[in-house]
Amino acid sequence: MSNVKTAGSLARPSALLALGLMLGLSALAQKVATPIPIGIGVAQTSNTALLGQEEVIGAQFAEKLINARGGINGTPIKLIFQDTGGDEAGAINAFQNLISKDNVVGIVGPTLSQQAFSADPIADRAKVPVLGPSNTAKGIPQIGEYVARVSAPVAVVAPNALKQALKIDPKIKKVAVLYAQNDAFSTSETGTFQQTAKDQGLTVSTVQKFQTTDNDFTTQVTAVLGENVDLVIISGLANDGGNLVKQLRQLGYKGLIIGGNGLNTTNMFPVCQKYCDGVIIAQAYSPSQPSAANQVFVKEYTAQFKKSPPQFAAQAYTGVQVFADALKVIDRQKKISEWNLADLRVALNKQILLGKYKTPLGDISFDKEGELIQKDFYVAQIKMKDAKNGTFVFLK
Ligand code: 1QQ
Repeated sequence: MSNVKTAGSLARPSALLALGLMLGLSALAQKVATPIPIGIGVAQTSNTALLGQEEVIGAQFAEKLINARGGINGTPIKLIFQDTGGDEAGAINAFQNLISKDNVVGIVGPTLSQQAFSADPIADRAKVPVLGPSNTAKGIPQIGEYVARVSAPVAVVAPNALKQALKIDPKIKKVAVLYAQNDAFSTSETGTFQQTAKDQGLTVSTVQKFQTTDNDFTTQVTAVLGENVDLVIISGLANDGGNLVKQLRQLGYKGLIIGGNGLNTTNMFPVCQKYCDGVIIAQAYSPSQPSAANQVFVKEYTAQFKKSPPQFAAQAYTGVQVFADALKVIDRQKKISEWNLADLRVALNKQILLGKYKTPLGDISFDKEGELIQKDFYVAQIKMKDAKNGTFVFLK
């Protein structure tokens, strides 16, 4: 009796174990789909879409141009989009869908560092390579072995804006700094800006905090105006940053303004309108980058949109290109269609870190942690023609 009972109670866990093994084996035996699916998990909705929209467009250009040139040695790629929205939960959900439902080989995304710190660990645990198209906060590649980025960190990009402002006005002495305290990128970037200001011998007269969800900046602007500063530096995102610029000007601030990477889009123009004029923003991309890859991208983009491509489009394009270039190398050793998905993801991550890439950002590669190695950086200044239309004019 007792023996039968023991056998019975063992039967269920062992059956579960067998089922689990079968499921596990079937996941391991999963082949890579044709066309080869690459995930794009960026913000297509919410205020963060002001930034993410340009990434969607850049990624689509890459897909089109890569496939026009034969894809992965004859096999096309296919981008699978999952909208992250603007928050962490949306990014986690999008990444989970891309990993487990869409069976992508890797992911370009998310839009914000704030989202990357939540969503990237999920891809990392699943051994799915991630390329951050616009994740510039300190610490992103260190999230895990499977996380790299094609977006240069704030520590490298942001100081250029401050140095350029000092060239425009060498008499700058007093600085006001404002940042969104609920955003990981903004807190990281303001750290770089504040340190650079001190290194350049400037006085940081006031540091003001806000939220990316704020619309009214009267308190912060009043504090800034009370300090009689020569320069204001803002680290926030496009909607809050745009409103802050506008309210600074409306309440009478006349000096130079530096905006960080979160203000780096013409999609901010409807927010700050004519008051966007003069804002200085450092760039990790220039349409004049002479690489052949960039000239093709600029030509195609300009033909469609009648303007030069913006940084976020170029970075997302680069993310897709890096995946494609790495896939081509692997495919020459063993056809992608013959790989198991799980094995390919691991091999792809290794190959990404090994390769050198000729991209719209110029020649790039990665260090062993997945940090981007890029040579050329720039600074642009916004020039508004009227309340609606303006451009980024490159200064350096
Ligand atoms: C980050 C950023 C964003 C402002 C880019 C969209 O650089 O979150 O890291």
